[in-house]
Amino acid sequence: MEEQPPYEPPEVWVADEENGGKFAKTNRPVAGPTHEEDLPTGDHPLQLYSLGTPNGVKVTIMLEELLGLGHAGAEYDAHIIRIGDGDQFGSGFVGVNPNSKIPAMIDRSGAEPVRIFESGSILLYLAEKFGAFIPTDVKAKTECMSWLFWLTGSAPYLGGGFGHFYHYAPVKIKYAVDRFAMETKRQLDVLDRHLADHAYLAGDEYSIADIATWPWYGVLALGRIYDAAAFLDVQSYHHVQRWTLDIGSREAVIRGRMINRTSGEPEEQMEERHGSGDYLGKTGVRINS
Ligand SMILES: N[C@@H](CCC(=O)N[C@@H](CS)C(=O)NCC(=O)O)C(=O)O
Repeated sequence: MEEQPPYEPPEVWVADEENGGKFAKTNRPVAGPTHEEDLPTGDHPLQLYSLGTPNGVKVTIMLEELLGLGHAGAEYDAHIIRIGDGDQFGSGFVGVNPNSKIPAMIDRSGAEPVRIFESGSILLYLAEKFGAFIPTDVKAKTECMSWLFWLTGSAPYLGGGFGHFYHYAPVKIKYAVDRFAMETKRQLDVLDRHLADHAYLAGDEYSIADIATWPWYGVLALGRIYDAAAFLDVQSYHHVQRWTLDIGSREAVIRGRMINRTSGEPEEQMEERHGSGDYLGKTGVRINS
């Protein structure tokens, strides 16, 4: 590759349409809708608009966990939002999430529909609505919230930082890869030290803190994102590995990972989910496979 001259930022930044890499088609410096498009609505109380990325999978795992506990009110339609095609900029989606990012949800079970955006907020909303996967004891609940907020602040360094510069960026920049590999390993070590003495993030109880964190750091520890298992030496985080395998073998996690998924084998993918019959013939992604 031809050597680039050092970059001198101009006085006022302007968007360079050539410079978006894999995301060039959808990256924009402004918010708001690009086109008029209503969202579809299914029959269930909860309408999810999402995609099978780590942020999307947090919510489908939670919904599957709730259904597994017998909460019929957690029945949901999962509609696919193809972010590569710009569906997140349709007027209907922007009405549910002004930030134009999946996942977004509408709860139609009450007198007025309630919109919820940000995956952490959706998890908390569902946990409180059904009184599940959130400790009741103040100390344990606060620990759960601390880890949930930790994940919300930390995952962008893993995804937008490490994943972007190591895996997606069209040019590999040593400074950027070093900076975010360092931070990602530090975060893995934070988790590893904590999980050395605790079964789950909030303590003894599996909670929304684990449900939020697993699709990022668990899947990273399995070597299933960014092709980075060797580079980050993920096997050396023994306690993260134990937690990853434990959570990854839960049926709700296997089901949740299939939904709105657009890659992998056909039996691992379910583009949309509208009822329990949709799982017939689907095995999902097994962690030992
Ligand atoms: N903080 C948000 C992040 C959501 C997010 O980054 N979603 C990505 C997919 S994982 C997205 O929709 N990207 C589309 C875009 O940036 O245009 C959350 O946790 O819900």
